[in-house]
Amino acid sequence: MLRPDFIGTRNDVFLCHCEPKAWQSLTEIRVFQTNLKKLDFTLTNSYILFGVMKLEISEKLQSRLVPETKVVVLTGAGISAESGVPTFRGKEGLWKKFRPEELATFEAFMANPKLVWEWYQYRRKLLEQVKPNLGHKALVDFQKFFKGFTLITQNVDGLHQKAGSFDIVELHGNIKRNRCISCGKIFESLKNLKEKNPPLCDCGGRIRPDVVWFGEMLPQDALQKAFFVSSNCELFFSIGTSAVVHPAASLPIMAKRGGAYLIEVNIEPTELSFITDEKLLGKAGEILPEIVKLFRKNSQKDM
Ligand code: BJW
Ligand code: ZN
Repeated sequence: MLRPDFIGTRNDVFLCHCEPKAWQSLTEIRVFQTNLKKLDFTLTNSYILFGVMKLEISEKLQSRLVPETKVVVLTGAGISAESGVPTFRGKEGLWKKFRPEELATFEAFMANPKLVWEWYQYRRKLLEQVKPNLGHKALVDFQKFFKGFTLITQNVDGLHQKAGSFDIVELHGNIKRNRCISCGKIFESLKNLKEKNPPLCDCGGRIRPDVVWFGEMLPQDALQKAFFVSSNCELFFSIGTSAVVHPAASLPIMAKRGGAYLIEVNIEPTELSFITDEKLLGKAGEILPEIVKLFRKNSQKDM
């Protein structure tokens, strides 16, 4: 594998591990070009790297930070991580040793409704206690600044709405809502969060969370809009997503094919990293406010 394997970041310092051949690709990652040091090359025939991160935003990106640029943002679980919402994948991303692929399917729900319902009830309870973070808030400023702006999210947590974003394209539904599997009736919120088993609808059908599971179609209006804006934008930000779940993961690729400048904001490289024009490595809650500062500064210069 040619790509560096990140051990972690803390404050402004990062640690990563890579094979000598991957050394080259490290220089592509703009944020940590400063103070990069090789610490160890003895035990594993690979480098342990240590560096101090310094956010560098290129001229190319800066020149696009003007209100006329058509901007699309795609967010994933990583943007809510700093609010205390667990992500799906990665070290912290497991729930009771189950992978999302094992719980987030209709078959899993039918085979073990109590377990799947319990997972959603647990997450709903958690969401009652968390607040939007600086990353969510920065995207509210993006929406105010750019005249043509669309926020697409894979998240079901409603934190973008809580922060003040609007007209959000929700690709995977919303965890607050429920739906009857038989008659399709929507339940905007169910009162009893303590319920351990999925309740039944008046028609006798089982009630499930109104989210999109593996193997299920995404809401067609949301998906069509996401396809359209992604293919027609000039600047696309992929933020806090591992970019492995389709069709959401194909949106940045579509944007790039359509000629957009593609930026990734993530604490580590992803499947998408090799086609992005710029990788901003770090926490969304730290990087996005810096971008807001930049476009505010630029617009003051023009006045
Ligand atoms: C930070 C950070 C910080 C941490 N700052 N960053 C084409 C190719 C291959 C497969 C398929 C394909 N098309 C369809 C498929 C199958 C499948 C799929 O993609 N499988 C892959 C796993 C291989 N897709 C589907 O089934 C979809 N349906 C579909 O395509 O229908 C058409 C169809 C139907 C039938 C037959 C054929 C076609 C549906 C996908 C539904 C996904 N559902 C879930 C659950 C939603 C409900 C719930 O929340 O419970 O959606 S799964 C889960 O993954 C959830 C997420 O939205 C989604 C994406 O995860 P995300 O957001 O990227 O999170 P993580 O955890 O993976 O990553 C977090 C990232 O944040 C990491 O990179 C961190 O580094 C980073 N991070 N802290 C910035 N502070
Ligand atoms: Zn029903």
